Amino acid sequence: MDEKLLTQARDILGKAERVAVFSGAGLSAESGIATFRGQEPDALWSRFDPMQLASVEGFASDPATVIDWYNWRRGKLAQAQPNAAHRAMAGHPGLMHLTQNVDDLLERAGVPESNVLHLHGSIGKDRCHAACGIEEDISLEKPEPLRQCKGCGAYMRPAVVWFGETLPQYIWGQTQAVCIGVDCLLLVGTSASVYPAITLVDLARSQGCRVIVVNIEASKTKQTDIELIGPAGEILPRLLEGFSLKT
Ligand code: BV8
Ligand code: ZN
Repeated sequence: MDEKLLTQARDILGKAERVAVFSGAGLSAESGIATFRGQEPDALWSRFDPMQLASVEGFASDPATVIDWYNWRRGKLAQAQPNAAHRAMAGHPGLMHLTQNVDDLLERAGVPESNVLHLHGSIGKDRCHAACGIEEDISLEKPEPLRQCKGCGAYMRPAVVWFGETLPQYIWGQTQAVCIGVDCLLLVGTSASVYPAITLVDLARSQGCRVIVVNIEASKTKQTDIELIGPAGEILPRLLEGFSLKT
């Protein structure tokens, strides 16, 4: 890691009044959770495209395969532990988290639930695909196969936001409010390629917010203030050490 950049980033954090974290699949990578675009080869699923499986069309064309894929991911998550990046951020309970991730590793690391806004929903729940209102917690260890909603007979599916589905309005409103109010945004482990979530970074920047990237690769598009290149589990504990951050 570039020590000079780390010092500059810590300098920005030291001056910040309100800090939030916008995270993606790279935050959970060191917990063994596969990212979307850097899928580690897994014999069972490597021939499937996650972008296809995490979509309305994917579920319509082959609902059983989509449910099996989510149940495979749920099994991985059941065995996963929060990593050093989750734990470093949990040490700052004032931080607000806008996460694209559907896992609960931030909460398991000790981040208060009220401080985690899941832009793309949660893999720990199922909901009725016809949105009749039925929603059920599921067991990550023993999830159910494809089944029907007890309320209306439509299929039950993970309570996540698929490609082609809109984000829940109440979450979207809350995340926009956070982005208008912060003066430093940490962009952790995201390829910044999914809309409309990634427009939140532009919204924050348009309010004069500084943006610090933590990623194993340099970002392609976003104008950012500082890019700390390396694994989040290594960078975040050093970046956040000694601060008492609030939102
Ligand atoms: C919507 C939940 C409208 C499910 C997810 C063309 C242009 C613009 C937009 C579109 C377009 N075509 C289609 C769209 C819309 C589409 C979209 O954005 N497509 C993209 C691909 C172009 N968006 C939608 O469909 C959204 N809805 O637009 O609705 C609408 C309006 C009216 C009516 C109907 C609809 C809904 C999008 C939500 C999709 N759901 N997840 C699930 O998880 O199963 S998105 C999915 O991708 C995950 O949430 C994931 O988190 C997210 C983003 O990816 P990343 O998190 O960034 O992960 P990725 O693998 O890409 O990158 C990992 C990064 O980590 C990398 O940078 C890597 O370098 C880094 N990394 C790896 N290891 C580490 C690390 N960094 C640090 N440390 C490490 N150790
Ligand atoms: Zn129903």
